[in-house]
Amino acid sequence: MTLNDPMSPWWRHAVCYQVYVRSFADSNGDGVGDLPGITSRLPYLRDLGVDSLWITPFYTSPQHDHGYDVADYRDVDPLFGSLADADALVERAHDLGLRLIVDLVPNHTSDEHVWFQEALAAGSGSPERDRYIFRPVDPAAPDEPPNNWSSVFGGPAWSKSPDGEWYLHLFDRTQPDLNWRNPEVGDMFEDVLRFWLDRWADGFRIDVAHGLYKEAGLRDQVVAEGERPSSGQVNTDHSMVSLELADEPMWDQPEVHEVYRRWHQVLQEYDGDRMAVAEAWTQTPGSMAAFVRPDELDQAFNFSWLLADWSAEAFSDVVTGTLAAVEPVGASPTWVLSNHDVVRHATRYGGGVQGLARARAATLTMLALPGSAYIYQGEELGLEQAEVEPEFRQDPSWLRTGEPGRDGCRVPIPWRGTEAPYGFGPGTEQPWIPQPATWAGLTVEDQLADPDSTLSFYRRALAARRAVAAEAGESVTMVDAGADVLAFSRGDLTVVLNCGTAPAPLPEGEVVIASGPLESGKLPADTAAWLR
Ligand code: TEU
Repeated sequence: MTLNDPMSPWWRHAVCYQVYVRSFADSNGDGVGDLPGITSRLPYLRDLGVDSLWITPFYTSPQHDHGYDVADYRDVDPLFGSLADADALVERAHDLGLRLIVDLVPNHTSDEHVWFQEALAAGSGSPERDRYIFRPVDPAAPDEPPNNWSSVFGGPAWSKSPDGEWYLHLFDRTQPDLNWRNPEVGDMFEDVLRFWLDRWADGFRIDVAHGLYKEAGLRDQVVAEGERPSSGQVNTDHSMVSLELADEPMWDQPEVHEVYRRWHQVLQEYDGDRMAVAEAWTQTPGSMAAFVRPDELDQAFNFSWLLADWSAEAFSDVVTGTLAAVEPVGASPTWVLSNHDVVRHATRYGGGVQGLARARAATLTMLALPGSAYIYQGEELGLEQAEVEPEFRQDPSWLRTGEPGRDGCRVPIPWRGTEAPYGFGPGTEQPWIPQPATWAGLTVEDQLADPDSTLSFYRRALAARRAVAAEAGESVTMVDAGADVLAFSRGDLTVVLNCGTAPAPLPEGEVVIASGPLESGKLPADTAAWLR
């Protein structure tokens, strides 16, 4: 693989592996994953067959939201290592032909960031406070926040500073939202982008990309009678809410696109096809496509499949809707089934044997589609959402609402052995969240030895994607294979996914790969196959 191909930027068809840094591999025995741990496992990712890694935030942070509360955007938290460790990681990754995507968090800082500390010290009406969204208390209603917005993590989106002014936080109270209407904020983030681009970043994942600007005036959210204000598309109990159109003065304001036009220019100045992918929970495919116009970001996560029910019709709508949305702006589509914020897809699809069969089938289907795919650490092992005992839960949404939260998809990876901590790191006794006893047999070591394991399946599927799907062009044609079967062709490849309950006939052709065993030449329920 070359690191520079001007005709076809690498990210347009890459498979990117998401590393949740705390939970991937521990190098120093403190129970928390770290950068040297990732470096030691890079050959595993090369052999898996991915093209790039996105590593969740490793900046200096008090870790109230596990790094999404950044205190210093230009340094590495000692919990995860040092800048030199980050440099060493990237050098090794590049040697192995893997690119590296940095997670940028521009919507908010940590309350321990020097700017927020200065804002608190400087007091009401100061230029330092204007970098955030402070509002005075109404003496007639001192306990009434400035508007009815709620935090994505539950509870009000406003807290009081020690001197009694309100400040806005769409996430935890330790994550004050920045005021992007203040030009200092944009200048600071341009410097941060350049800091990592100058060092080595191949790309950025933009956290809460749809959030930076709030509707000027900060009006109340209009809420239907009997409903409560909400800022999230994923419920705090981590079930999905549908992407029905809601009034969202806190998200997706037109001004945000100016930021991405500026960042586009910055990325253009660097060689090597540097890229940016937006995490934007937009309400329609069209509003997602706005983030990937030719002069803005390169990609946006497409959460529509992740939100869809298990049904051929729903999946078909996702495929056609996604392709139709990105086509007019010339962007490449993206596909994702799991990440560190949502219930793992094997569990969403019902768990157990059936959940795993469906998860493998959905993954195989996703990997056949044009564009790029994002996979989340542990899904290649078929891991399910883990039950985490309350005393180990750390997600701020759990602390704010008492709902289980996201810890169950963030449990450390089982590498080898028959009991916890499953080789999480040399000397690790107790990972930061305990791993379930049911993970014995699911370790990387065990699964590498078993050709039928989910890991062996992922390796075959990624190899097939390189060998077959990459050649198949970008055009997709939906094929009618009955109400329960999603079917499409891409070049000479035909892809079928059986969402029904009875085996379905397979189309003509030689089977390239299937997500599970076939049944007398038929495609069983909850199974997908590629044919040529
Ligand atoms: O998540 C952003 C996001 O928009 C959330 O609504 C997401 O749906 C939620 O976390 C699910 O409950 C990003 C990160 O991916 C997440 O881990 C961070 O906690 C959050 O931003 C704040 O930085």
